[in-house]
Amino acid sequence: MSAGLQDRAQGKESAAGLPRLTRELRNAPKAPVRMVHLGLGAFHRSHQAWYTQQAGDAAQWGIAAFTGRRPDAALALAAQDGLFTVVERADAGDSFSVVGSIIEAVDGADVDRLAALLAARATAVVTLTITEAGYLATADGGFDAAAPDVAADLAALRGTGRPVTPLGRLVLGLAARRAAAAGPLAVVCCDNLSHNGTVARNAVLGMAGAWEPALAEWIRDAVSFVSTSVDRITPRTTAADLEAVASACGYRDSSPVVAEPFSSWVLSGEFPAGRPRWEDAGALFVEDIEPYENRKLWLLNGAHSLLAYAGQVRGHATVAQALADPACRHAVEAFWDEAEANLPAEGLDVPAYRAALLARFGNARIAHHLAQIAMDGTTKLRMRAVPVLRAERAAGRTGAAAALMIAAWLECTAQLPPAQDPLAAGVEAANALAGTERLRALLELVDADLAADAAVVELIGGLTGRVAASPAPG
Ligand code: CS2
Repeated sequence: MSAGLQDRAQGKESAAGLPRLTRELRNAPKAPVRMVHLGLGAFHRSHQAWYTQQAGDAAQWGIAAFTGRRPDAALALAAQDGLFTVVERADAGDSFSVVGSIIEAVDGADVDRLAALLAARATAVVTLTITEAGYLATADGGFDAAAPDVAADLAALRGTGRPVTPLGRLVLGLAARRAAAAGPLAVVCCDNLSHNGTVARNAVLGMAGAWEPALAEWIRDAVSFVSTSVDRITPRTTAADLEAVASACGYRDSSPVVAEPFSSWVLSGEFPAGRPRWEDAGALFVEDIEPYENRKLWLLNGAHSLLAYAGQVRGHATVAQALADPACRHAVEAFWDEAEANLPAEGLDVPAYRAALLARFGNARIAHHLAQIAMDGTTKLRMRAVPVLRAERAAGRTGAAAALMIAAWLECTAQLPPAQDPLAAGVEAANALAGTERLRALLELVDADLAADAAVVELIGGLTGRVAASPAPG
């Protein structure tokens, strides 16, 4: 497609006469590449790239960001020298800033470039946003050697040298670093998983060990896996957003990102080869990340998933719309009560966090689509519903509000077109069954222990249909 046609397809006619956003246009300097990112998408741009730009030593820290399975985002960004606009969308209006910390935007399939960058001593940090499902993890966070993509990637590592999963590509890059004796570095997991540094470590060591045990040994010694809790609501960019940037900023940007004004990054772990001063942008470095991680995964992401499933069953499309429905709002508050009962009271200020979340979710100018959040349900429910349900039952309570999240998911899988899920085939097969058999088979995909617990199966079965049946909104 010609550039003009592409522009029109993306709804940028009115921006056609404007200059393209480039480094020259903005007179933006180029920092040396010292960070590599896997998973170049909107969230990386609104979060890690944005934090890096705000760091006091930003001039020392450029990023080479690689896409996942498709090259599109890299091609679009490379055409504007990695520059993009962050649109901070508050209730009161938009504000615009240009981020220039991405120096190279690369097609993820270009594993030669990835290997060369990881083999460079200057590279000190690898950040990851490869999705929850990208770690090929078992329900307990170990490496799932039986996952369908693993065999193909191992064959590629042994043969063509062209693995296709981000995990396989990272392992290939680390092998190049070891071969070059380029020294230690930090891998920083920025996906919404509990103990995400440990999950990343298990995944990398699992894949590397299955390929070449000596590489796994080297990784154990030389690579630090940093755990983080990341937060910034970043819905998908729309054609209208491109227009808004063009008319407010006077340039054409194919890759702006819209985000809420709020952002948070909590990190725990070592950076043996250094890191940007992200604390200048508000990042928090802590010894014990678990309370922060649980607060965010349960209260924010848990409520998101609850709204995604219950909200869609009740006919809503966005987070703000679902939250405005009293039945959904009530379900969220009840889930928060259960989650809060299992968070430490000290230091987290959960009441203020909950109040802030209501305001963040209620920001109707951010069209955060429930269908986007609903994806990868089997993996997300494991982090968002299961721990709260388990903790509540261990404390002698029912965990009914956490169970409702799972019940709403069950309803979605039956009523809505199939959502993307790493276990989509299993979801489809389970849905061919009926009654308790179906329920058990679906629960099994989320957590085998829950599926084996007759009382939990009965609880969830009893809740199925409850959200849809509550009085209609308004
Ligand atoms: C959302 C997250 O899509 C989802 O699963 O819950 O992307 C959420 O918006 C971010 O974690 C916010 O920081």
